[in-house]
Amino acid sequence: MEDKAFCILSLGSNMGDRRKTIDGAIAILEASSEITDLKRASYYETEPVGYEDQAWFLNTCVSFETTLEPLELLDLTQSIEQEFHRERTIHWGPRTLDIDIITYGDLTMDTERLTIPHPRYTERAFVLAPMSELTDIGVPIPEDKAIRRLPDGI
Ligand code: A4P
Ligand code: MG
Repeated sequence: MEDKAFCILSLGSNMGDRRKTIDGAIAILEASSEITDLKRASYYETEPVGYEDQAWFLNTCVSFETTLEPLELLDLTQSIEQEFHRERTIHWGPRTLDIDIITYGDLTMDTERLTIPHPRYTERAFVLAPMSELTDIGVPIPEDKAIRRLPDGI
């Protein structure tokens, strides 16, 4: 029997056509034969965290089952970031697409390339609010930054 892991990814964009980019990224994930049962949360407009002199983000989360190993999943998410011409100029700054692996089953790991669970997600409403639509987050959603859930289907 193949081992599958239940994963949560966070997707964010604050440059260009944010919705088209994120929809395109999710379509690539869905097309992978190693990803099944993909579910997506609503979109949220979110105030920037970290580097604050930048446009608001569009954020969402997806959950799915995968047979990819953690580093294989990171290879896939980074190749999707490249496909959308992700620019890395300022740390925590504007980006066309950022995909973070939030959880991978109940795995914990801390290597140079990959830390799971994502180290900062429990402090971030822009991750926790969409994530709470998909799974039990087990922590309160912080209220220090503004977020606004967009109605579904627009
Ligand atoms: N990496 C390690 N662990 C992971 C993981 N669990 N998932 C490594 C993904 N990548 C992971 O990331 C740098 C390196 O982290 C990768 O090469 C990978 O090997 P990056 O995406 O290239 O750089 P970054 O995104 O600029 O830095 P970082 O630390 O990932 O930033 P965050 O934490 O992703 O924050 N505000 C709002 N409202 N919405 C946002 O989406 N995003 C950020 C980025 C800041 N503020 C934001 C938002
Ligand atoms: Mg990142």
